Amino acid sequence: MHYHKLEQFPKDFLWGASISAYQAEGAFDEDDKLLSIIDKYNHPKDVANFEVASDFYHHFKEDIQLLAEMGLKAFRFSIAWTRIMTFDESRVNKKGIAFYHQVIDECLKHGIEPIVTMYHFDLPYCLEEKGGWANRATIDQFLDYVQVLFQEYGDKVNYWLTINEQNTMILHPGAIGIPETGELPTKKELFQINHHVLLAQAKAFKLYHDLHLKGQIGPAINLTAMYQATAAPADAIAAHNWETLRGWSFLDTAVRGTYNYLFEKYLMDRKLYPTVNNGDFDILKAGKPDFIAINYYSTATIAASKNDGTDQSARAGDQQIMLGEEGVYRAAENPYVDKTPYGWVVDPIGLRLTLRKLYDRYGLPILITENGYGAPDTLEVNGSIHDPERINYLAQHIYAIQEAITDGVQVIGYLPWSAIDVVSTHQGFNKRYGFIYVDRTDSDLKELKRWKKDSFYWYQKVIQRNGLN
Ligand code: BGP
Repeated sequence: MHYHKLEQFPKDFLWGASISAYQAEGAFDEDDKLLSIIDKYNHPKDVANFEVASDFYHHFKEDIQLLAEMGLKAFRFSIAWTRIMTFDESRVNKKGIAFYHQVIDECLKHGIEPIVTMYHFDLPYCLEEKGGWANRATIDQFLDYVQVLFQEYGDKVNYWLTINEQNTMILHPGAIGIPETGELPTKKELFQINHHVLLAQAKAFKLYHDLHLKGQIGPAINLTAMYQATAAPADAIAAHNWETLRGWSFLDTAVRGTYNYLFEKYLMDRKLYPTVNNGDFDILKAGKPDFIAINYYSTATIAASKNDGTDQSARAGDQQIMLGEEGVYRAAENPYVDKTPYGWVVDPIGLRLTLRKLYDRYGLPILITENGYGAPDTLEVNGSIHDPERINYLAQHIYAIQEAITDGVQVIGYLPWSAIDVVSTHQGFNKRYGFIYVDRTDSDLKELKRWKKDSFYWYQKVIQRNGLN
């Protein structure tokens, strides 16, 4: 639909940017931080690991100062569970707690709204040794941690995100590293893990509301609308299959406290249904989110399953992520969209569509917690970094958000990935997303000096104007 005039962004729109603890902080074993699965898992050898990352742990003041200069209204970061809990009689690590107080206070000092992710892929390794999320006891551990977060930071933080991309954890577990045994959990185990994470999340929602804290809490899913490859009805069913199994099945439980009907049938048919205890659905129903956060990068295009053993294929340029599922769907190419240098589909209209579908379904406010353009950048001798493709990508997506707002969708903020350059989940430091360049390479830490990219100055203007020109 074309409009005569687009609506303005709301006055209090949360223009921001995002990072996560393990991809930005470094200091992986400093100040008694425990190791997480990310620290212990195997990652590609030829790219940067997460030990130093962007060294945000030691640069956070300078970084937040730069974010303030860019004009950010909000900054999303995650708290590392492994810096907060000790899992011994001391219960909490005072240095870790103090660190995040400093980060939050630094944001508040600059008028930046801290948006906190409680869990961004980095399970404490000591819990993994006891079965990780497959062990129901991890739910209580999570709640203990969450309680500390609410107690410590509850009066300073207005936006909480429970679990980052639960669907990536479950559907593409290899994306965050490979366990030392070399073995990823089986599908059956993954859906048990999924059930436990959903329970932990619902309990966190409930606890937050029971405490009558002043802010809001929600899940953060990687969401994308699915296109059918052709007008063939079988393609339409396959696209619906995958849109449900990849996105709605996670959110339906988070919002409605039930398992999606198609998801249930899928699990039962394939003998993947998790063990559900008496009362689990009461727990799931008792916890409600106030808003939904989504990470959106690309749309996917879907063809009917052939169910002949060939439905699965590796994502272009990325052998660790398998697309397609036997008897469910096949990945197809979309001739109408561009791609990033890493082969990720660029589809701003797809964002408008995703926002509409999400709002249709739940009618809850939406916070976009990730979106961005991952590509190599070049630091010029004069200290400039020209990233016109990133600017173009972000501008198109901001325009699409404005169109969605004009459609009537309630979008409350936009927090592109990433505020500063961080280590890519499994593609190191060559693939950059930041507004701020961090001067290091995969193999050379250099001085980790910060430089402003062209996109920094461009985003600064967008925020000043409260939207595009
Ligand atoms: C999301 C993750 C982020 C981030 C981003 C970009 O799935 O939540 O942590 O890494 O993807 O992905 P990548 O680093 O693989 O390019």
